[in-house]
Amino acid sequence: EDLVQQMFDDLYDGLKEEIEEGVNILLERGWEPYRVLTEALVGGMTIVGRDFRDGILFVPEVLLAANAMKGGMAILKPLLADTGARTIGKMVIGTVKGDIHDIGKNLVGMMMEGAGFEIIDLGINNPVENYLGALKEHDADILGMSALLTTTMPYMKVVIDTMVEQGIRDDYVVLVGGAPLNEEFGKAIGADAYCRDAAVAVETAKEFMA
Ligand code: B1M
Repeated sequence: EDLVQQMFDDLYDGLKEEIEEGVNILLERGWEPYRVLTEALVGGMTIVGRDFRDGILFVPEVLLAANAMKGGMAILKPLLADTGARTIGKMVIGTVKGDIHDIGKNLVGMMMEGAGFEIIDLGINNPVENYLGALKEHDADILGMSALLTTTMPYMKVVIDTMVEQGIRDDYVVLVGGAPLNEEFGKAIGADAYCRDAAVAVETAKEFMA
């Protein structure tokens, strides 16, 4: 679709209003919110990520792209969340200490809410105390951790090890995700599951709550 191609360009250029307009047009054309999210927004961010990696784009440009993406996500959020599903579980989610990437985490939170989970979003840069405090305070079922950097993903193990030390590891389902992770890493650090994307996170969480 031409519009999606245009949105890839607009996201690349960090044009928030244009992205918001594009999202609205796709919705008017009858696209499912989830399709708009994955094909137009996540698809566009993949291109940004590639050129960021290759040194063609730099942090300021990527920040603008992220800001534009968030504008589009804000429109989709109520649509994804509006399923009227009853609460099937409570999840604390946050990006780990040292890491400020939050788009993927936000997306997981949105999709989980849409599926009927209650989400306690701790934001970015979370030390272990934040996670453990929130799990207890909210009597949560699931801990979700996100990391986008190879340098911050080991911190997930610090959190899980601390839970083991305190004897509370088995009180919660621990799900982890983020671009540099994989199944093997999830197993190695003692998580219950690695979730490749938001849809998998929802499915996995549902299975554990069943
Ligand atoms: Co950053 N960055 N970044 N960045 N950035 C990456 C991650 C990188 C891969 C880019 C690259 O070089 N190719 C690279 C990491 C390399 C590495 O570690 N090996 C990188 C780097 C190096 C950095 C800086 C160090 C750059 C610098 O300063 N020199 C710096 C680090 C800052 C810090 O955190 N301390 C930095 C900064 C930034 C910005 C601030 C500019 C911006 C973030 C804005 C924001 O989030 N508000 C940014 C962005 C946008 C990216 C890329 C381009 C896109 C990330 C993204 O939002 N993807 C990224 C490139 C890439 O990932 N290929 C990159 C879209 C999102 C929907 O996908 O987050 O993977 P993702 O989430 C998915 C799944 O992973 C999964 O579900 C989500 C939805 O499907 N998932 C979970 C994620 N979390 C989950 C949790 C769960 C379950 C599933 O819990 C249950």
